[in-house]
Amino acid sequence: MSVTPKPKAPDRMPPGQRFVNGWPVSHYGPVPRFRPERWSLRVFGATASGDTHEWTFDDLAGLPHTTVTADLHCASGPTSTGHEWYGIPATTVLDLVPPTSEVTHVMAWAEYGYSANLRLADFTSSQTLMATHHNGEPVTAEHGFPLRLVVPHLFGYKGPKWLRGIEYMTADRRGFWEERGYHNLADPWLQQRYSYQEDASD
Ligand SMILES: Nc1nc2c(c(=O)[nH]1)N[C@H]1C(S)=C(S)[C@@H](COP(=O)(O)O)O[C@H]1N2
Ligand SMILES: [Mo]
Repeated sequence: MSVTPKPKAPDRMPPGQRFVNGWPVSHYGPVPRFRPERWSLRVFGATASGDTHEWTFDDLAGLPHTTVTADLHCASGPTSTGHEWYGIPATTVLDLVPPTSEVTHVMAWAEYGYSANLRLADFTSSQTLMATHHNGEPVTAEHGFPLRLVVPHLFGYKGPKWLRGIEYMTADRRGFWEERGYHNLADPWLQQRYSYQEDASD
């Protein structure tokens, strides 16, 4: 009698990650207070027009929206699962505020100067979005209200909470954790955790 082996389920956990119940809060520094009258999302740097574009919080409601379900992998090990994000696809930013043809990277900026650099292709991935809602509710203050960048295919540090700006760059420049020993690219499936693991081209 022959037994057909069951196909192996694809691994859900990147190597070296551990599953955590619930959703831990993890970030550097304090949780900013949202002041709607002062808040804007700025798109600046190498825009095709040369101008800076700003959206108020109310403007965001008029932009296209999408839903993405994803796991969240923190580079220090914990993975929380089943996050349903709702918000504005990152590609919308490029569509509405075109970059020059020289743009290769973006810097995503948050309150208090937190930043994360992304290759343009990572930013324009169909899964990347600027989330206003999580599991049907507005994102909570400690998880990034009012707006949080979510880049599901990369480690959590590539997704600034309290997002305030997108800078178009014509060359790469390291962001906050990338300057502090974390990998420039941050693909959890490729174990791109620390900067000492980088190849010269990363
Ligand atoms: N503004 C800001 N965003 C941030 C961080 C931070 O320190 N500041 N930490 C990042 C890291 S390392 C991770 S793992 C996730 C954690 O998100 P969570 O607290 O919603 O789980 O937020 C990311 N976004
Ligand atoms: Mo993290």
